[in-house]
Amino acid sequence: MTLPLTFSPDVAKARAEGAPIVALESTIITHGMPFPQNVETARRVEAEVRSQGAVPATIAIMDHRIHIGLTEAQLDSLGQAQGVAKLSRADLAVCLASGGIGATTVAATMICAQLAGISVFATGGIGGVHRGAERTFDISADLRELAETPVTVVAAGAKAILDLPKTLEYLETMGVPVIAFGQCEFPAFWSRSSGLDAPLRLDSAAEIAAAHRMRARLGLPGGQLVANPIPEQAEIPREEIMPHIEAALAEAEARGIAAKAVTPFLLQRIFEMTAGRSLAANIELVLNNARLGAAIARELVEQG
Ligand code: PSU
Ligand code: MN
Repeated sequence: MTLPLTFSPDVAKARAEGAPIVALESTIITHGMPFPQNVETARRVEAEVRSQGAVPATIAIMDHRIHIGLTEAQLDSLGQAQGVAKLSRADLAVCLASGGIGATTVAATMICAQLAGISVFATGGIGGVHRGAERTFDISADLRELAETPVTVVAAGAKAILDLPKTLEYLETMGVPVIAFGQCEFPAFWSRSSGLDAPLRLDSAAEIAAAHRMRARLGLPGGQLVANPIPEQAEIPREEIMPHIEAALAEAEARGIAAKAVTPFLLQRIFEMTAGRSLAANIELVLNNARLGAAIARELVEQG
């Protein structure tokens, strides 16, 4: 049985040449940002990966196939499509078997990247343990995936819409290395600071690549979470974003928003409440993560 993988011409060429490749997710396009900024950002992120000497592979599900790398036209139609399924580990096979259109979350993108032989994946933020998880049991499948699938994920930490201490505890329990890049503190997506120390710190792409390779050598399953702080000039300080986060959370609770709808709802409300500033910051941090992801992918190729 062959895998249902379709590579874009660019990605197929990169694979044949052993060139560095960076996987990119598609839920950020369909559920994380409004149109047209979603498509514009996806293009800019791909361009950023290319400018750093790697090949981008945006991943999505269409026509019973896992597409590794999208054409301009596919990216465009995905960014405007209505009712695209948000796919995590649980939904991937059903979507593929039924032929629907699906966007991959961090968890599903990791699975697809691994099937395609791609070791590095850059995104915005990961899912985590939600506040009130002791009542709702809402813990993102992204966390378990990090414990299981050997892909290094570059994200800007996790959003303060989540319970960050519980998210870090859960990752520790699952044996996931959480590596802050260039600072000791775990970054909180829009803000460089969370008030929490990250368990690990590395200061170069070379060290991150070496750690990735060492995990494989030791036979340890799972990946690494690289928490890359948003660039200073783009950050929204914690004091400023927190009231909006609290208001959005209260609204989600009052309206009974649950399950997969929680994260997209909160992102959209915070976007509205900050008059688009959260989106501008989000775009900058994704670009920043694409740069670091490309550097790690290059190092992995060089270190062989
Ligand atoms: N955080 C963001 N933007 C996003 C997401 C998270 O800032 O688009 C998406 C990612 O695809 C992530 C998913 O994997 O939300 C997590 O969803 P959930 O919390 O339902 O597991
Ligand atoms: Mn959830």
